[in-house]
Amino acid sequence: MTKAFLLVRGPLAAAGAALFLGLAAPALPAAAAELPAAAARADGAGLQPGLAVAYVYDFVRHLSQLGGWKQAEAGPPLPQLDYRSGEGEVLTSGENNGVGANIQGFIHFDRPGAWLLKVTANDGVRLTVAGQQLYEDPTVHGDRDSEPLPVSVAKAGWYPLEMLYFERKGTATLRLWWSPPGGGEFQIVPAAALGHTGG
Ligand SMILES: [Ca+2]
Repeated sequence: MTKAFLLVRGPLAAAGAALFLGLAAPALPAAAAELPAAAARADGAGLQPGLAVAYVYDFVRHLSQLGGWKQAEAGPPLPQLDYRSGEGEVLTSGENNGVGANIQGFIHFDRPGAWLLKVTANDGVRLTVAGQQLYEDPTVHGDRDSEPLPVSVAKAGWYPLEMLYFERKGTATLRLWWSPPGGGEFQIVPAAALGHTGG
């Protein structure tokens, strides 16, 4: 009796622990990415509006398959990331399908504090700010929101932002949202808070 109990108890205990971890994990607050103050430009002097973008044209299924950036073609800058393209043109690429984009620039956090970012993408995307990868959803999928991405800003300024993105086919979406310190609804990161060096 005791032996049988012990034989059952091990696996049950393991299953219980797994269940506990599975339930507990989503409730844990994500650690905020702390942006290094040294990465910030003090002001936007010399920056041009919007984000720079370079395109490669390929039908990939995963971000890791994107390549050929040396042959990438620069496209018109992106004033904001607020693209719900449906089946139309992907960003400013001139194509409706089979597009990879390397997006580079700066994002302006105008005061210190706890900011939240959020990404909506279709298909794959990776967001890096001040050299820290905040989010990756690298596969083919329909429109999908990230969880809120906490960013701790110690010093106001313009921080380097990079996004890798691809659209395989069908509908395409790429949107970047934020919620400033103090809460409030997510809004599309405004054009005034984005810039690029233009070369
Ligand atoms: Ca798609």
